[in-house]
Amino acid sequence: MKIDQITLYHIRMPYVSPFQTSRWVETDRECVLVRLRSSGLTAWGECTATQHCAYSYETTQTNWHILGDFIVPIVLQADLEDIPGYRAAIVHLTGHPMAKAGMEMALWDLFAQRQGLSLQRMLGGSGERVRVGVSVGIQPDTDKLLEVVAGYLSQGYRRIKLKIKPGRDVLDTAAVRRLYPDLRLQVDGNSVYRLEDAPHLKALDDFNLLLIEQPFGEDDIIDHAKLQPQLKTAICLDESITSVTHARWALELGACRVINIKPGRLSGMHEGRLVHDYCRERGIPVWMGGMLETGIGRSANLALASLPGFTLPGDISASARYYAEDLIEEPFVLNPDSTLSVPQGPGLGVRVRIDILKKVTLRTKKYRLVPQ
Ligand code: OSB
Ligand code: MG
Repeated sequence: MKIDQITLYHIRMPYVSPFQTSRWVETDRECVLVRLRSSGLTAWGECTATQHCAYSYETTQTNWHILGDFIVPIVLQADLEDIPGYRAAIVHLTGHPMAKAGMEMALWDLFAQRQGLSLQRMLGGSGERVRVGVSVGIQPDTDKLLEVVAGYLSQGYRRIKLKIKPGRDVLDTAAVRRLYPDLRLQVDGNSVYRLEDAPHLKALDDFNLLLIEQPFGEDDIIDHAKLQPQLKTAICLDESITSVTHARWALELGACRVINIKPGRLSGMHEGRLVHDYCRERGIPVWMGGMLETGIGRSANLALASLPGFTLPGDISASARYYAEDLIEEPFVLNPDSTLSVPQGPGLGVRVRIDILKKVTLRTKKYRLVPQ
């Protein structure tokens, strides 16, 4: 299938409130979108990297560079028929999973549309709804945290994730747990702790958490393997798992008992599905992470999260949790059972609001195949 035109958009959309993690704060979603045109179809992808190299080394700027200078020329030259074909065409490009995943998402959208299938069907998912929760950033103080959590619970979210950091971990978690003894609750350290913190992290065992996400560094599967046997609570790795091979290493070493799947971190939904399949065969629960995506990326996450091994609620919240105006025609709305509905139309199943896209675009670049 020849791609006639590829457009990159560099966009910036303000969040409804700043998102503070243990190591950085985000106030806007600044990312690269990919639009493909082929045989009368239009397809979209979203790269997850933001303006800062904080969650990982990739940034909006590196996504723009790697896509524009390497991936786009390959895709325009190639006559791609499927996702494995795309992966083979870029296999020599080292690193930059989020840039690769942004193009892969657009190709999934394109191929699914061509076959008249929803992305969910194309990926092998099923069901109309996916269970979701909300990821709560670090708040100025514990009282404010309790207010924010109460707000999300009143909106219907039935699973809460707290971002934690040293000094804002055990007491914050205890305060939320005291008020909500039965709430599905989990925490995320975003790589800020070290093995010396193990005795302190053990205190989190008292709160009946679903899991403790990524306490140690992204390159640190070994120390996670030393921590897990010291805890009753399951460790879940996020940043550390960038391929199905990393998932195997982590599980073989006993570094975690749960894995978080983010297609961006894993270079695309294809690898995300491989991690899902690998974990499912071994009875390891997985769940869908989030990177505060616009409605484009979130619809892809919902489709993938409808695979059967996603047994824990995902970080996939309603549009209003992130943006005053999402990029899509029908914003995602939380169902009363703390689920989101999986789009059923062809491809991603969402329509991009061009009026909003225009408002949030900082720059665009169009690429076509130049005949040799
Ligand atoms: O570690 O899971 C994370 C957002 C940006 C970067 C990293 C993370 C997150 C979240 C937000 O926790 C999840 C969401 O999209 O709602
Ligand atoms: Mg995380």
